[in-house]
Amino acid sequence: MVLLQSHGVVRLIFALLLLSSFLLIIYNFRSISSRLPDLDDVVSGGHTKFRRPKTGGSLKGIDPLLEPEKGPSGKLYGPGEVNRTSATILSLVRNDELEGMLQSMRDLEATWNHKFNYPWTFINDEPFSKEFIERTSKEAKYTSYGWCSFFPGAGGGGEVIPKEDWEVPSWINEDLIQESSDLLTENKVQYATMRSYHQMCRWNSGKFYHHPALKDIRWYWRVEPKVHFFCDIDYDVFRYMEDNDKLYGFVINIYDSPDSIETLWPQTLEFLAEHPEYLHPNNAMDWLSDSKNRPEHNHKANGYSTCHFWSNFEIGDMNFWRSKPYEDYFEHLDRAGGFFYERWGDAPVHSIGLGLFADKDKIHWFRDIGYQHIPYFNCPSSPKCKQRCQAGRFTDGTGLDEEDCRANWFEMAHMD
Ligand SMILES: Nc1nc2c(ncn2[C@@H]2O[C@H](COP(=O)(O)OP(=O)(O)OP(=O)(O)O)[C@@H](O)[C@H]2O)c(=O)[nH]1
Ligand SMILES: *[C@@H]1O[C@H](CO)[C@@H](O)[C@H](O)[C@H]1NC(C)=O
Ligand SMILES: [Mg+2]
Repeated sequence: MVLLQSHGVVRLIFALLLLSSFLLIIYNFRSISSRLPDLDDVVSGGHTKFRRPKTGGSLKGIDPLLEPEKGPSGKLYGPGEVNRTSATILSLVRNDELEGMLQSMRDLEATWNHKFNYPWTFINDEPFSKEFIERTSKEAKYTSYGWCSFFPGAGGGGEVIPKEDWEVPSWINEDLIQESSDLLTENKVQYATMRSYHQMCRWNSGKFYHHPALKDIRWYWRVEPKVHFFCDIDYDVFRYMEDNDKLYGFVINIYDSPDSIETLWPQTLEFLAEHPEYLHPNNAMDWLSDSKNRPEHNHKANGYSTCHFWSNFEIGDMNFWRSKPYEDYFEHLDRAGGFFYERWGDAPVHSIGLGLFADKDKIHWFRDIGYQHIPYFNCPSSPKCKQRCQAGRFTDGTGLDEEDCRANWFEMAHMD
């Protein structure tokens, strides 16, 4: 009995010893590993070393936006140093968004366009009101006739959006739209039942660059109502794009709602199988098909990461959209019907088009353009921002950090 009891005590002491040494090992391991750099996470993004954040999400302490902003490399032209190139600031907008549009104009004129005087082009699916025309025209610093153009103007004059570019195409089945919109609503897809939103996404995806008002123009800077521009930009950004052989400029990279694009990637792969020759040798397929950072998104979207350039800001070459690979791609998507049966956005469509058919070195991150479209920001660390925005801040919404996929682009393509 005594023997048995002491045997029990020995066993207890032994077990305690074992447990404490185990805890000690874990403790040591953790404190060591927290001091060592995670070499696996240091990747080469473009020309700069980039350390991937632990869990996708916001870039936090490793954000390149926290480094002093120097602007892009290469020759930059200041005001008056060079003639304007073929370009316009472009906005598809509704009459009732006038106040928001004025605000966006004030910001862009104040930080950039009063130095370069690029014209504004406004496009609408119905005639602009006299008030819209008068008040926006006053916001452009350069006020010579035609500096703000309106399509169609008050009373319906001027070029209109061709009917077939805006209306729901004839091959789309009305009953099927109804059925699918129930499903989209169930899955909480934003704007699922708003017909005009689908039309707008389709137009921005594959039609805007054929609008008669833009036919002789190469470059556009897309501007939406209610956006902010925070930082002074002292060079001609269109000339930067042209002189440096770029195709597309963006500021923000986020994940899309996978429920809005379930068949977009399968349709894309179908198209690629028909046209393997369109795939650019220096494409961004890794970025498009990434599944390691947010696997459940990739899974729901059937192979597309859903990471995309947020297209409410775009500085782009319309000749890319007008090129055969992209035109054929859009045609394929349009026939497939997902602009109406799902809610394919122009952002993922543009992003996939670029990721597949463009040289990824021709896609430029405008890290120096301070920007906000609710709820996301791009804000660099620069005296040119005059503390109008907080450097490195990604969002002012709660729980939205995980929507950030800029790290994917930095890792798989570029930091410039
Ligand atoms: N003329 C016209 N413009 C539209 C229509 N729908 C959207 N737009 C414009 O298209 C752009 C995108 O529309 P938004 O409503 O801002 O879409 P969004 O950015 O996804 O949504 P928000 O987060 O609400 O801004 C904006 O410039 C709108 O002014 C429409 O039916 N007619
Ligand atoms: C701008 O264009 C005009 C007319 O084509 C030309 O005479 C002038 O030299 C150009 N200026 C610059 C700075 O390139
Ligand atoms: Mg918007």
